[in-house]
Amino acid sequence: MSRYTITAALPYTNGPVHIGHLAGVYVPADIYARFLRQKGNDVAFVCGSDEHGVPITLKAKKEGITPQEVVDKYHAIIKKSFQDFGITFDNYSRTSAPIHHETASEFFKELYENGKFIEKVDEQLYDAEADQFLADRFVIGTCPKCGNEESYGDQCENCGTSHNGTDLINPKSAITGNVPSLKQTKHWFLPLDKYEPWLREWIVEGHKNDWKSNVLGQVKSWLDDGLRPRAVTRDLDWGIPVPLEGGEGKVLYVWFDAPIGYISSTKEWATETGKDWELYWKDKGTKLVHFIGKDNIVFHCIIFPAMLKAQGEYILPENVPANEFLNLEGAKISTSKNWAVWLHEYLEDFPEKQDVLRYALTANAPETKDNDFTWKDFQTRNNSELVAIFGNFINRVVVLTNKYYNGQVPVAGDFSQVDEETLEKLKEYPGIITNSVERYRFREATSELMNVARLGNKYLADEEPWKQIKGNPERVQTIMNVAVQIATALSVLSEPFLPFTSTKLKGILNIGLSEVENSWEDVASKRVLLPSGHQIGKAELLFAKIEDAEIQVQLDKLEATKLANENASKVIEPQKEIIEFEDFTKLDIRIGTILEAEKVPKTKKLLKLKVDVGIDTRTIVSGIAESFKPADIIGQQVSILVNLAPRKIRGVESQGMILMTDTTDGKLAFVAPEREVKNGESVS
Ligand code: B3M
Ligand code: ZN
Repeated sequence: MSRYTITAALPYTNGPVHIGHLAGVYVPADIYARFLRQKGNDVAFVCGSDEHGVPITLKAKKEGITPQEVVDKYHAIIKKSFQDFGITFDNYSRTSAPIHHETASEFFKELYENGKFIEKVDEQLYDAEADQFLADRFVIGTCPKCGNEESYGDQCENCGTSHNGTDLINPKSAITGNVPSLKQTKHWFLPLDKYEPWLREWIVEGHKNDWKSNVLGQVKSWLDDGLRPRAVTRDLDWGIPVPLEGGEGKVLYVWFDAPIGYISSTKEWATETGKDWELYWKDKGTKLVHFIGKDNIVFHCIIFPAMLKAQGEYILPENVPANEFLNLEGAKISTSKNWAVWLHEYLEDFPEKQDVLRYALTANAPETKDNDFTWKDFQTRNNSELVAIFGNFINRVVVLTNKYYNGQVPVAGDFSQVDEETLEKLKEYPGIITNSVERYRFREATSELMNVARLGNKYLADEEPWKQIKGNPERVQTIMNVAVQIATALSVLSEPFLPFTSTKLKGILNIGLSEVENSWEDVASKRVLLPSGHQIGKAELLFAKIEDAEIQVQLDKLEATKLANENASKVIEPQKEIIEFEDFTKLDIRIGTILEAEKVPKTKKLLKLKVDVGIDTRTIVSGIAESFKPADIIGQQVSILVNLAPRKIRGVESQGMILMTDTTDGKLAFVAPEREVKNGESVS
C-alpha cells in the first residue's frame, strides 16, 4: 500500500464548471483517486475553489456585486456540480477560508524571513483614469512569445507562457481600454532564475521518461527561454493581504496563494479526520500528483515547485499529467461567451446520466492534443457503446439467469476450452487496465474496460445458451455461471470510470450488500467472483438510448448562443451621408399584401411573391426563403419600395423590393404595419 496526495486544479469561482473542466482535470483525477483507493492505497484527493485573483474582481464588476458575493455564489454551484458528478474529493475547500489565509500567509512570511524573495521597487502598468495598477487580467495585450493578441498580463492562455504585464506588446487596460502608463511600486519577487538548473535536472532529466510529452515540451520551452524573477505580490484589494510592513494595499499573487490551497485543503481535511497532514506533503514516501489543464503547466511545474523547494520541507510532484483543451462543436469553450455545456444544466436535461458524460468525455479526452466534444459523438458513445455493448451484455446475463434459474447463480459443470480461455482472458483485464491507468492513459483504460463487456458479449453470442437450454441444460448452467463472473468483474473494474453504473450493477447483482465484495486482485486471480446459489436481483436497464430529438435540443441551444454572441459582437453601421428631403421623396414606399409565395427553383434564399401593392399586383423576388415558409406568409402585410427599377433575378423579373431587417435570432423580419393598412397606402 502507498500513500498518494492527488490534487485537482482549483477552479476559479467566476462561473460554473463545464465539460472542459471535467474532461481536462476532474474526471481523470477522480478515476485515478478511485482506482488507487480500490487498490487499497492511502489517498488524499484534495481540491477547492480558487477565490482570489482578477477574474473574480472582473466578474464582480460585471455583475455589480462584491467579490465575496461572486465567490459565495459560484463556490456553492461548483461544489454541488462536483458532488453531483461523483468527483470523490476527500476535501473540497476554498481559498477564502481562514485556514488558507493562515497557511498562505505563513508560507509567504517564512520565505521572506529566510531571504528567498527579492524586494524591489519597479515600474508596473498603471491606469490613471481607473486610478489602479493593471495586474494580470486587468491588462490585455499581445503575447511576446506567440503573438496572441488577447494575452493577459500574467499569462498567455494560448501558449501557456507566464510573463510580467510589462512584457506585453500594445497593452490595453481591461477597465478603460486606455493605454497604460508606468508607475513605481514595491513588490516581492521569487528569483525563478536561481532554480533553473535544479528544475532542468529534476524535470527535463529526471522525468523525461514518465512525464507526458506535452508537459515536458512546455517546461523545456520555458526553461530555454530563461527564467526571470516573478512578482508574487500585487497592487490589488481582493486577495490575501501581504503580511509585511510596507505590504499595505497589496495582496499575494493569486498563483502564489492558489497552489498553497492544496496544502490548506489537506490541513482542513486532516483536522476533520484526525490525520497528520504533513504525511501527505512532507513525507518522502508520499506520491504527489497534480491534475491540471495545459494552461496551468508553468505554475505547477515551475513556480509552485520552486516555492516548495525554497521552503525546503515539502515533497515535489511525482507527475503532472496535464491534459490539453476540449473544444465544443469545433469552437473553443468560453465562459464569457457562454459557449459551454455547464454541468448543472447538463443534469437538468440528462438527469442521472452522469456516467454517460464521464464516459464520453474520457473516451474522447484531450490527453495528448486538443479534442472536440460533439453532441453526436456523445449520443453515439451512449447508444453504440454503453447501451449496445455494456448494457446489452448485463441485460442478457440478468434476464437469462432470472429466466432459467429464478435469479440464482447456477452451479457450473465442466469447463470447455472456450470457457477456460474466456475466464483466463478475463483475469488479464485488471492488469491491462491498471497498466493504462498508471500511465494516466484513461482513454485507453476505458476502452479496455469496454473490452471486458465485449468479451462477455462475444462469449454469449458464440455459446448461444438460449439455443441450448432445451437440449443441453447442464451446458447452459456452465455458460451462465461464466457469464455471471464476467458481469461481476465489470461491476468491480467499472467503479473508477462509471461509478454510478458500478453501484447500480452491484445492486442488480446483489453484491456489496452481502459478503461478496471483490477486489481487482480477486478479478485477476479468482475463478469464482460470485458463487453458485447467490441470488441476483431483477433486470433493469443500466443505460437508456438517447434519441436524436434530445440531441437536437442541445444543438439548438448552442445555435441560439452562437447567434446571441454574433448579435452582441455585431457592429451597427454608422449613419450614411446626409440626403436632402427631395432625395427621400423620390422613394415611393407603399404597404402591400402577399397573395402568393413560392420558392425560386435551384435557389436556397429566394422566394417569388405575388404582392397586391394597391396600385396593382406585381411579382417581387425576395431573399427571405431561409426565414419564412411560403405558406406562412400569405396575407402578410409588408412595406415595398414600388418605384425601384425592375430587374431580372434568376430569370424572374422583380418589380420592387420588400423592406426587411435582421432579427436578434439571426433571421429576417418584415418592416410591417402593426395594424391593418389599406394596400397602396404610402409609407412616409
Ligand atoms: N484557478 C484554474 C485556471 O487557471 C486555476 C487553477 C489554480 S490551481 C492551484 O483556470
Ligand atoms: Zn502566448
